[in-house]
Amino acid sequence: MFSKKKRLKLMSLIITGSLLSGIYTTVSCQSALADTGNTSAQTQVVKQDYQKDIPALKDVFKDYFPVGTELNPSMMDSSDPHSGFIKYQYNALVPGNFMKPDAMQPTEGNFHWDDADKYVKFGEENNMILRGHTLVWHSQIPDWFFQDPTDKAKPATREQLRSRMEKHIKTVVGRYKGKIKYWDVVNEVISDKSGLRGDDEKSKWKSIIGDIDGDGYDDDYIELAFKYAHEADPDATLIINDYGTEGSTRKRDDLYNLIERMLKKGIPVGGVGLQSHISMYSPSAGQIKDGIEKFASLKKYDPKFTVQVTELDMTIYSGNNEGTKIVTDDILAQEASQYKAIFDVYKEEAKKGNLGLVMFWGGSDDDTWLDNFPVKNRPDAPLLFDRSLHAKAAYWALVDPSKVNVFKQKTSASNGTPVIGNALDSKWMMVKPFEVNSYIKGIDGATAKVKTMWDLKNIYVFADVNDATISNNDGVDIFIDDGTGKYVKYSVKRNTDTDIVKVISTSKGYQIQAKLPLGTIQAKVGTELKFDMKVNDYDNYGILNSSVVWNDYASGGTMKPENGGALVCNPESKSVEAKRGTPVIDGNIDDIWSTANVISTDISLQGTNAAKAKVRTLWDKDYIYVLYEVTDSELDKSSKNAYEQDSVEAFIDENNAKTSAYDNDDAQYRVNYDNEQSGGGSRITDKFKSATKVTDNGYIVEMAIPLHNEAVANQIIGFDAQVNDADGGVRNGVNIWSDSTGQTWSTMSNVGNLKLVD
Ligand SMILES: [Ca+2]
Ligand SMILES: [Ca+2]
Ligand SMILES: [Ca+2]
Ligand SMILES: [Ca+2]
Repeated sequence: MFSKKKRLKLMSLIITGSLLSGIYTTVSCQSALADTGNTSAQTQVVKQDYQKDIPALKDVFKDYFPVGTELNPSMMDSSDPHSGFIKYQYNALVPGNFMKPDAMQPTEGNFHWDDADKYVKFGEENNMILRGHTLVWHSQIPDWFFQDPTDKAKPATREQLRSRMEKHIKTVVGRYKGKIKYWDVVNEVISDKSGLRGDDEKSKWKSIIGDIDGDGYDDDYIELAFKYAHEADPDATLIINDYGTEGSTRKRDDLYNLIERMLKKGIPVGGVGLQSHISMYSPSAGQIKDGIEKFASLKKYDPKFTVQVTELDMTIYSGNNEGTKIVTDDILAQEASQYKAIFDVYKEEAKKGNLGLVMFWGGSDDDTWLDNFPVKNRPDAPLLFDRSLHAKAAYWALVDPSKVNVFKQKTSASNGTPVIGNALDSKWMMVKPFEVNSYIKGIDGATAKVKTMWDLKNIYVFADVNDATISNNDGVDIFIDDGTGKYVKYSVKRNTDTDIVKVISTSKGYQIQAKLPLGTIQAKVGTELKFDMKVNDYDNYGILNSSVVWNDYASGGTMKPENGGALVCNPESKSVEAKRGTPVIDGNIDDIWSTANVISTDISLQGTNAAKAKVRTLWDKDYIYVLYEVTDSELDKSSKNAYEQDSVEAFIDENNAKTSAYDNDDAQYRVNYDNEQSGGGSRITDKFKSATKVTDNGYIVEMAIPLHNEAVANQIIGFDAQVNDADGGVRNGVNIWSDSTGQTWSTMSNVGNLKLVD
């Protein structure tokens, strides 16, 4: 069909930000590589014989949603073990590559139907729900679409491209009218930077078709695509599909706004597809829930509007710079924990009517594009079944958790002694939360966001519990190491009120502050304590509705210490006070800077004796101001990668939620010594200001970082400052103020804290 080389070329990386790896691995699902004959070390042929004596996913989730998989044509042949396996486990299908535009119409007017016909026949014979993927895309589409038919050097006209799109959509959708239930009408139309994808991100659709109806928005090609598909099959549900939109990202908001505008205009958008190429590190289940609920709110425009998970896989890697991992039991257990927490969210949202379908991008680990993306020949293990089609821990975590060896999560407690009282101690504002949301009973009850602190003799727990039903039995059980490997259990009820436990009612539930004595243990930095939590939600009649745990989802609520996680005693998180003040951004150090506190990028992430900066901060209601005085003996910006040039970076987490993946208020701003700007996340590029000046021993950068919401005194904002040191076209050094893990390019979890004071 296609050469492997061509497919790899199509898998362009989305590069936004960087730290050590230099590449932000928001993955875009552009190619399933299962049929390319990959033969890297961990992908050698193994005997594939699927298990016929285990529950089928389609049955396990039958009360919630259909469960489907991507497949390629050979997997439908009865001689291929995948054929029986897929029929046994799944009840929905989506084609990998064989219905993309370059497969369906490689040259103009010349449609290839064999594989698609085979697919539809296979689906019908086996009573499976069929998705069509995909009609309009910027990738895996032949060049002729965008060329003048008489002179290939010239672009097609608006009318030529529009008419070709109409013919392609109507021909393909029309042929399978009444047979393919869901169509990905457009795929990946949202930019990785802002707004709609355009020429700079390899999509010619927007610039050629433009704003035909003159309403000021140039998304007309998308609107027309939906109209044409609807005309071809009015009963099909028409989906807009994209990646990086699960969670609470800026891209999620851009997609939401586009769909909302189209629904208000009467465009027949039937639902959204969240591709869900995620990792076992992020986003969190709570972020995914937030994303699904945001899109489900579009039902206010059309009660039938549906949300689908369309291309789920979960890489075991955290970024591009990680080398090949051996897939250990520990990795499989961690993946299982994350799948469990996320499927709990899917089930809850399905029960609420907010999620209609869950599709995996590959039925088993031998069929994953992630073996070659974003790093070539780096085997991955992102699915529920292994390369021999056997169930992994992740499968059992969803089907029968008692069969799983539970992964031992670690959570960090910050050093500090918060006051337990009627008002919440501001120290809590600087601590990273974790989620307690893995169900052991029920599926739609109370969950909690929890923070922990420690001092010599105590552990402090803050739990923000979402519990809409009020019962005196509602409460939180906290399990802490007694020093001998057993647990001490503390039970805090919704109405508890003592010197060491306060409970405050909130609009969504209640908040607990608890001081828990450690007994004979004396904590110090590095101490690890066995730890777990359980949140019990009783209904208004006092009947237990649900229980969620932090770690031990396998013991049915008995909370075994051997299945517990660990609380790690960390130093106090970094913080500095920023004074109110408005400097002029001109590269000169105004007098007002002399009042500002000075911090330094003292943590080395790469290199020795690399460039460092003295950093000062100020704020007013609209901006955070940052001044860097960088010492760097050789200035270099010859690399084509902005992060590999002599430059400084600021990381801003406006609501200081310290989430595992960037939220829509999180941004990275980078400025090189020549005042060239770049960055990632939710930057407000039109209001960002910077100035630079080269000095005798380095350079100065001044930044004015615009805020999404007005700042107020005593607010605490997540913040970090970094210096990249380049020499001779490569980056040789990175120094930073707070995050010693080197992960700021993808998470705000470990940034420091900026306290805004008068
Ligand atoms: Ca328009
Ligand atoms: Ca309750
Ligand atoms: Ca944030
Ligand atoms: Ca340098």
